[in-house]
Parts: sequence; structure tokens; C-alpha cells
Amino acid sequence: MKERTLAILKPDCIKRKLAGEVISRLIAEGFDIIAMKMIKLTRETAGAFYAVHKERSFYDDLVKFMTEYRVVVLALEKENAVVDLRKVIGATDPAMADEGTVRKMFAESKQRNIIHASDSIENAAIEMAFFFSTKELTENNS
Ligand code: FUP
Repeated sequence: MKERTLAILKPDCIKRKLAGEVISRLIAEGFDIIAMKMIKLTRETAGAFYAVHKERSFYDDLVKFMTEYRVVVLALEKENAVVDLRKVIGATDPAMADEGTVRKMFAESKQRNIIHASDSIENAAIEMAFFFSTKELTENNS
């Protein structure tokens, strides 16, 4: 069954001009782009998005990083989108990521790791609603 997930091309991806290459890879992997926009996250927005990590030692640095430059958020659709996107991006730590994954190819560290992908169908729905209106998630797909 077709499924949707959320990806964020992080500030390092945009700064290093890798957005085109990463988006091409996602399309080549069979993902359809349902909605996409470039935004500059505020501390409030980035903090709320990563609220689950609030107590972690890396939280403040993570929020700082996510607000240092623009990001691109994408709602993506394909069969098994959630699991498949996690496979394409690879492990959080690029040193642990499989060969050929986006993070193995491009990420510099656990923090500057190029791309976010939702980790479950439930979180995908929550994260898509965080960045896109219902209209944005339906108007290009009717
Ligand atoms: P992932 O689901 O692979 O993005 O990874 P996590 O949910 O475990 O972590 C969310 C984000 O926190 C990562 F993308 C980057 C950041 N992070 C760090 O900056 N340092 C760490 O040690 C772990 C995670």
C-alpha cells in the first residue's frame, strides 16, 4: 500500500548545494514528491520538532544547527515509504551507515547528517502535519 513520509534536507545539505543531488536520488528510488518547500526554521519550530530529544545533551546544539540555514521539507509517497526512506538515508551516524546510503555518501557527523526521515507511520503523519496544511498535502494529488 502507498504510504507517505516526511523528509527534511537539513542546513548542511542546502549550504553544501547537495539538495538537487539528494532529491534526484529520492526520485530515482521511486519516491513521488507530494509537497515540498524551503523554509528557515526558527528556534521555536526546530525546538518543537525535536521536542522528544529535549533532555538529551545534544538538543541545544541540534536546534542551533537546524536553524543555521534554510531547510527543504518534503512529503514523499511510495510503497513502504517510511521503512524504505530510512534505508536510503542510512544510520544516524555516517560512520555506521551502509555503503551507498545518503548519509554514508554525504554526512559529516551524527549532527550534520544531511537529511531527516520520519521513523514510523505515526510520526510521519504528525511530522507532515507539522510542516504542511491538509490543503498542501492534497491539492497536488487530486
Ligand atoms: P535519526 O532518526 O536517524 O535522525 O536519529 P535520531 O532520532 O536518533 O536523532 C535525531 C537527530 O538528533 C539526528 F538526526 C541528529 C541529532 N543527533 C545528534 O546531533 N547527536 C547524537 O548523538 C544523536 C543525534
